[in-house]
Amino acid sequence: MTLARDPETTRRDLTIVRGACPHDCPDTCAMLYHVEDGRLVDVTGDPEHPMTRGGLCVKLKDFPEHHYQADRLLHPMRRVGPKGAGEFERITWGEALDDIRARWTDIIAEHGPQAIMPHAYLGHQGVINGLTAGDAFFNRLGATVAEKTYCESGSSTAWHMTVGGTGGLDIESMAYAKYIVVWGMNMTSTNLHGWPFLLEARRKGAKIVVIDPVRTRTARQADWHIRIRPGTDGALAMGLIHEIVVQGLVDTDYVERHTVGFDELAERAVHYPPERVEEITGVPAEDVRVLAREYATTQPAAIRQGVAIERSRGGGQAIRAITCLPALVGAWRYVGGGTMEMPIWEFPTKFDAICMPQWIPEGTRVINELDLGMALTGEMELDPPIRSLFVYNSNPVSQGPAQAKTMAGLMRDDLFTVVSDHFVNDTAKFADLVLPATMQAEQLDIMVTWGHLYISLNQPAIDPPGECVPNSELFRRLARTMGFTDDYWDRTDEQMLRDFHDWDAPALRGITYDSLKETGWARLDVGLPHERAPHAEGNFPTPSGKCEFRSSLAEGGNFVVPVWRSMYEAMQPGDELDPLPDYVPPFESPGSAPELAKRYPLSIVSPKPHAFLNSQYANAESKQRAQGDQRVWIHPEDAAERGIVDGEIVRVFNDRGQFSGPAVLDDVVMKGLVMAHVGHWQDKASGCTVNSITADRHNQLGNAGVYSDNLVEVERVATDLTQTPPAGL
Ligand SMILES: Nc1nc2c(c(=O)[nH]1)N[C@H]1C(S)=C(S)[C@@H](COP(=O)(O)OP(=O)(O)OC[C@H]3O[C@@H](n4cnc5c(=O)[nH]c(N)nc54)[C@H](O)[C@@H]3O)O[C@H]1N2
Ligand SMILES: Nc1nc2c(c(=O)[nH]1)N[C@H]1C(S)=C(S)[C@@H](COP(=O)(O)OP(=O)(O)OC[C@H]3O[C@@H](n4cnc5c(=O)[nH]c(N)nc54)[C@H](O)[C@@H]3O)O[C@H]1N2
Ligand code: SF4
Ligand SMILES: [Mo]
Repeated sequence: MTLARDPETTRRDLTIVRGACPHDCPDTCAMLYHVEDGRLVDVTGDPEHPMTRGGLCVKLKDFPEHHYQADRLLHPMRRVGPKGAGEFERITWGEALDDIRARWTDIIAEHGPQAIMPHAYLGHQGVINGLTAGDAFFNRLGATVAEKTYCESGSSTAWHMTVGGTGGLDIESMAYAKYIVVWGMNMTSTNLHGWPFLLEARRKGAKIVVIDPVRTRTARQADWHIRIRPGTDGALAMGLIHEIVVQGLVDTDYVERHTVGFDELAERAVHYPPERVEEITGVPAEDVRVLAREYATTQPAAIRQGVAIERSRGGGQAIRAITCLPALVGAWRYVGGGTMEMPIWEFPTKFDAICMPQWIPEGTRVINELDLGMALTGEMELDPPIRSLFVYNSNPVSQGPAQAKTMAGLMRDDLFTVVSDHFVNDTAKFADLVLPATMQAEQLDIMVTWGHLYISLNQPAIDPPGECVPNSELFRRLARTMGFTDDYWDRTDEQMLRDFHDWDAPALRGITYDSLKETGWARLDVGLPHERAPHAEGNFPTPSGKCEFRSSLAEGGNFVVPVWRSMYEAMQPGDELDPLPDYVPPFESPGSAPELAKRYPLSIVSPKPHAFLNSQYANAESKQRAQGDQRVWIHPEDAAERGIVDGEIVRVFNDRGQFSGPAVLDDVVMKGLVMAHVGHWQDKASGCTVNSITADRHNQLGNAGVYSDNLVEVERVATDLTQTPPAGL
């Protein structure tokens, strides 16, 4: 079907409405909703969008079904069974809001508003329904501030310390690169629409290198797969810096004019000769030398950094070191050279107007969401304790660490838990109240993105089913319930979107809210892919205006730049920060924790599922079929040592918990490593899921999670563990 770029094309009874994918995914695809008689009959990718190119991924392939799925939450519900049983009765919105007012009024009277804690992440990525949707409400309430560092905060903090809030290398410009390093990212699963630009570069002669502990579907397509032990990327990056210096491959002119701290960086790198790097990372010394030489001498050289690098104690510091590399070799001089982390910083979203940080009462405490289990179980001493938890856009039982601890906390009788979601997922099962949320075809939002440079407007195509409401309306209702009369809550969704962007910003030149209604999406005015080289002449948005090998931001002590520059920036005074990048050993690895490794000798990574989006879609049969069971990949030699045969049920465990699943004996995982994907739902898996073994510790930079920094043991089990209660319950 051919489509003019007009807002709605009506042919026969079919109406096409322009939309955009709601998910926490770098591709942010432009979509076309096909509506017939008020029903969503198809959702396709916009063929004219330069990233989407007409295709959606396997997760969104049958997006209409998701909207009409039989188990979708359509009405508010109140718990009738024991906590965790997932037994509810239908109530009205009025009753739900009355319950919330009554419980919160009592809690506030007894303990103050900080006894209430919100919990949100990127279930939805829109400007008014996404990560920061409820911030203004909870700030106005005086609730505990939730620090949201599930993802990207380690990377973003490191990025800001090194190159500032730049969008960096455009994924589309990678088509012009001659050498491409995909570092800790399974692009063909997680950034599918970015991959064609790499293939285009390869057709013109570029080499693609993938650095990953696992031979993923992306690594299999690379020209060179470098296997690395998880959590050791910092040592490899420092080794590359060492080799670039030793082999005389530094672009001294670029370094002199556009960087600070070279001498100190070079001095630090002296400690990382290739032989030591091999010991730490498992990457052969000769490969370190070759990679350094090829990377430095094949320009333009591009690096695509994955979030996975941050998921260990030293992940942030590793990203600091990696982000130094393009300046060291002058890669930023060229179109297609440099590094890409997340271009979200180019979007002129007015986060202060959204979040209203001025409403946070002075002295309000901040609790990191990764610490939820500790906060709820009393392991973290809190005065006042958390007496109510309000969860939206997130599924902490599935996606947060320390699953058993979180579940034990949610079982507390004196905890009033409210969850707004599309389905009764692993977290909602523990709720006292569940509230129904709209899906993307039913709501209005602007989608900014962390994977390309197009802004898009998602327009509602169908009416919400039942009594579902967008998050924007949810917080309007809650504000009225709690008696807030600020103008903030009087705005319509459209007015919020108009108010929450700086339409006069250079990046939005030529783009208005009304033009987006027509076109659906537009490229930011930040240079075209074939000519964009934002740091050819330095111009880094750091305090010095240079690429800071030695970070001046470190001088202020610890701070956090979470995903989407928001009010939490710089809210974490604390430990001193190392101004130079370095390798920081994992909390848990055979090398850094040999005593622990005697009991738990295997490292584990828990990457993204191909057919789910984190935990979303994992309750859809078609996606379960595509993804398969919660399997445990193990190297054949590790399996043989444990008497494990292919396909049998194994138990993966450590002191924090356990989960089980069929073993897959395959050398796609390196020896000493196991892999299990995140996102499966407990009732579809075998009781607990992979985050039962994850530590509730923080990465040393940006307070990010440590999902790739855990030791476990694997053993055969005589019977399936389906009915085994999680440890700690
Ligand atoms: N299909 C699908 N796509 C998604 C998502 C999804 O759930 N499903 N989620 C979206 C989200 S929220 C995000 S943040 C992105 C993340 O996308 P990616 O950055 O690709 O993240 P992961 O899939 O977690 O891990 C990528 C690879 O990193 C490897 N890895 C793990 N630890 C380390 C390490 O310490 N060092 C190195 N070098 N590699 C390591 C893993 O083996 C894995 O192959 O994907 C987005 N896209
Ligand atoms: N072991 C391990 N754990 C991980 C990771 C890993 O790689 N390994 N990755 C981490 C990363 S990168 C991320 S980003 C997080 C993701 O963690 P989450 O953001 O918690 O993940 P999702 O499964 O996307 O869950 C979001 C929930 O929001 C709901 N939702 C979606 N849209 C809306 C809406 O409009 N309104 C409301 N009210 N609800 C909505 C969905 O139905 C879903 O239940 O997980 C982290 N956890
Ligand atoms: S999940 Fe990602 S790849 Fe799939 S349709 Fe949405 S934006 Fe595109
Ligand atoms: Mo993420």
